[in-house]
Amino acid sequence: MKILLITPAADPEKRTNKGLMMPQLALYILQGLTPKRHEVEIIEEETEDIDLETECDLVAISCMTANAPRAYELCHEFKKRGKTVVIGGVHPTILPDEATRHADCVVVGEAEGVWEKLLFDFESGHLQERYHEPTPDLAKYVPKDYSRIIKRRLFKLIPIMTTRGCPYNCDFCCVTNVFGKTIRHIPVENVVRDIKESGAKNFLFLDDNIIGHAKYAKELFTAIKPLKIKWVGQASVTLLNKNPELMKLAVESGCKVLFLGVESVSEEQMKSMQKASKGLDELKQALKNIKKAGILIHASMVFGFDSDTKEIFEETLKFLKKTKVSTVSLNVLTPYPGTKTYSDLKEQGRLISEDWQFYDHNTCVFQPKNMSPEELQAGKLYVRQKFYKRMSVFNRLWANLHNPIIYLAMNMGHIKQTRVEAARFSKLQEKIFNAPKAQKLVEQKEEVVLPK
Ligand code: B12
Ligand code: SF4
Repeated sequence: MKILLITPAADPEKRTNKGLMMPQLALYILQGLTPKRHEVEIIEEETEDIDLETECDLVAISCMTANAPRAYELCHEFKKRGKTVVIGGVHPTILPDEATRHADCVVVGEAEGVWEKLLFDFESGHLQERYHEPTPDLAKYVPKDYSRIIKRRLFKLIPIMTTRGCPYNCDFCCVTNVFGKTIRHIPVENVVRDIKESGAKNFLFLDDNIIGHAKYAKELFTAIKPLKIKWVGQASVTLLNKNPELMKLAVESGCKVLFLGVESVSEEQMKSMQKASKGLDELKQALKNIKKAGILIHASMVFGFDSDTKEIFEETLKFLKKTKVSTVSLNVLTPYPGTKTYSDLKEQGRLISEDWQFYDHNTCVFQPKNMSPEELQAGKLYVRQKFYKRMSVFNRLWANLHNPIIYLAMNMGHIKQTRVEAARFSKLQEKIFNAPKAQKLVEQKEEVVLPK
């Protein structure tokens, strides 16, 4: 039979740059888990159109919260055309009852240990409404065909995930709900095999914290060092700073850029986050050490915590300029369903929209404590515009000379994105901040408003 594996765009009208968009690993895992007798076609809507008339037997859709409305729309379109639709991923895992209203079958949690059984059931006419494997075995090697990424993508960055699960369970994050509290590892030899079989040289480790388990990280870095690859990953600032030997090994194994969840420069907020460093001075020193080791830093900041006042924007800008990080993601606190942040804000009647398309780290969908949603959105844009001013990029270059080409390429991408964000700001004002719907939603505390 023929299976269509789809990841929808959050907004099919405004898609991401074709060559730059990160491929979605889940689809390649599903393809690898599919018995060879079936034909599989992958469609990533951010980079290509979906032909609703495509001949196929089964449609499988993967989605997060921001692209869930589009995923549901596709479910209905395919079902109208007589196709059976399976849905899985972060959002259906957290809200399976909602997903059941749109798809024929919902997979809760990971695909390993489920997908083959699901295909067998479908073929024999016994597809169930829901599948869930609570303890998936990650030891089995899943071969992945990355050739379409190598053919189509500009940077040919191959996604790899070595671990699942996170012990921290931060209030605003849903990773622990999806993958659990215990860190589970893919055997190092399977990661090495993935790298070798891909034939690529540039990799993106998707792990939430590549050094979360120091012993495993050491084993991994030692094993990939001889492969002479370049990689980008995410890590905890504090843990990395505490382990200079591991930091050195990371660099020797090809680490060029690290995404670091700094989240907030507010001392009050830092104290409340389990994974954060002890204070601003420790954080500054840690960033300095990481840069000194030869790693470019992409910091991730979040605005909108209850401790944030309007001063947070200038304070953050000052911090970013002082530490001279290479690039930064400036996010709005987003109350993803299933998180403590969501249930707290919902209980307090502070959600101004439950239209999932706006749950994207970029849009203020709640009433902040010390400012208006619009002020939060404007403040975030202000920091972005100042940080990515050409002069600011030039001033930071001297502190990032260990990798000037990557530094400039990353900054150019962000300068472009800043223009897109500025254009989006006025549209948001019309759509959610001043809309009467927003006020209505604040009043309807109990009822979840489903996306259209
Ligand atoms: C890499 C990544 C990205 C990449 C690539 C995204 C992509 N297309 O995969 C980029 C940078 C583009 C990205 C963008 C965004 N991301 Co992101 N991203 C991640 C990250 C770090 C890893 C995702 C991943 O590949 N994991 C590994 C794979 C194997 O896991 P998986 O996708 O969940 O798939 C497994 C199961 O869920 C299941 N499964 C998944 N789909 C399906 C489908 C079927 C049919 C079946 C059977 C099973 C199944 O099987 C898989 C294997 O077991 C996660 C954090 C995390 N730990 O997962 C955040 C994460 C998924 N992202 C998140 C967010 C918020 C975003 C953005 C909104 C942020 C932004 N403003 O840019 C956008 C949204 C993009 C969109 N299309 O809507 C949130 C999602 C929260 C939520 N409730 O939606 C996460 C959890 C981060 C976090 N800590 O909050 N992201
Ligand atoms: S934000 Fe990072 S550290 Fe916190 S729970 Fe999510 S993945 Fe873990």
